[in-house]
Amino acid sequence: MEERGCSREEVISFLSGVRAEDVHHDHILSSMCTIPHPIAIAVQEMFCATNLGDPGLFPGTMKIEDLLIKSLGDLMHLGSAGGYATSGGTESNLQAIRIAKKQRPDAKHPNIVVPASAHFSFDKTCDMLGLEMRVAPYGKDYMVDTEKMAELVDANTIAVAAVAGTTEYGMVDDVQTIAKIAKEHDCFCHVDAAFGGLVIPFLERPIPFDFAVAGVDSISLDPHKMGLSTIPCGCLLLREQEMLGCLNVDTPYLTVKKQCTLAGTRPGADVAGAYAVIRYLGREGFSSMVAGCMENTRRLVAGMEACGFSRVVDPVMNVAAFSGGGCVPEGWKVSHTRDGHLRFVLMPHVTRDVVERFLADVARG
Ligand code: 0PR
Repeated sequence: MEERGCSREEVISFLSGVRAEDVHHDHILSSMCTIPHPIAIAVQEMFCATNLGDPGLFPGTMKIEDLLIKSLGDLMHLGSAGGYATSGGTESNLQAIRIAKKQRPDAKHPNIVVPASAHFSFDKTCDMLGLEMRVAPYGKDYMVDTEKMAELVDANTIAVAAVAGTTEYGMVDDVQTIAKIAKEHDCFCHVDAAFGGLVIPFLERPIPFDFAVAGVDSISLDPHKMGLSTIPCGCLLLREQEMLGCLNVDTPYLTVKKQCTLAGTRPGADVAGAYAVIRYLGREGFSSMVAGCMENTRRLVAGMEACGFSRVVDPVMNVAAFSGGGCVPEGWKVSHTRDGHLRFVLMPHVTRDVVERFLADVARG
């Protein structure tokens, strides 16, 4: 730190120079985050000094968190769902599995069973909680093989997870069968819908994955992905609000006496932003946004196949993966799956115009 500060202009000019080194969103084809909705950006400033970690000081902001959870619970077909706003899918997955572990103090060598598609946040979770992670292999179309999954479950399994909107291929596991497996073994069922939670309900043909499926205990769902909120905003939703109580620790000097969240100090700004987007767009707005992303996904698939690439699966959501073909033109940010497939995420910032410019570059070779 320098002894004396400098002018506002100097600071801003330095920061904008550095910010210009970041990749511009119109060349990012690999991200599950996007440019926040203008209403979320406006609200971010309004709520920038709020801290949900001390809700007694910010009862208004806390009310907004409750409204966000209520809106998302409704969307997940359970208006009475509980939960709280997390920092994203990683925290939601970790907290869900913590809850599952607390339910099973009897398990001597506890394990969880996850699909091969599971996000690496489950590796972190198992490392932190001292759990064995059993990975069920893929079956058809990069969805988990539920028969093999059932074979991995035993008396020490504390939770079984499904992914609704896989990170690499955008596929949706057979949540109904997975929830049944969990129920048969009397263990917790968590659905990681960090990405898919704000896509699947708005597809032309929605796929069952939420609390409407009997046996689903918890859902991760991130407004900072397809919810157009500012980062970091995830949500952990629970069928039984009371289940959160098992994570409580005493917080003697705060305005509330107990806390179940992982973070202490928690931003309210992104939470208010997420709620603002939901109120502003409504189901109609989300449906038309998702329809646009799906149309662009179909256009990308057709264009790539015309250039010699082959789709790995028929996209269910706005994620597309390809094999074969040539190289990706310079300047575009794409990613690769663990199996080496070229992977695209067609977020709202990947407009039709961006897709056409990318395809023109691919065709030029
Ligand atoms: N669950 C699923 C299904 C996910 O796809 C992700 C993240 C998580 C959990 C973890 O969420 P947080 O990162 O919010 O904790 N999926 C993206 C991925 O790993 C995250 C991401 C987003 C990565 C934008 C890069 C990027 O540019 O691809």
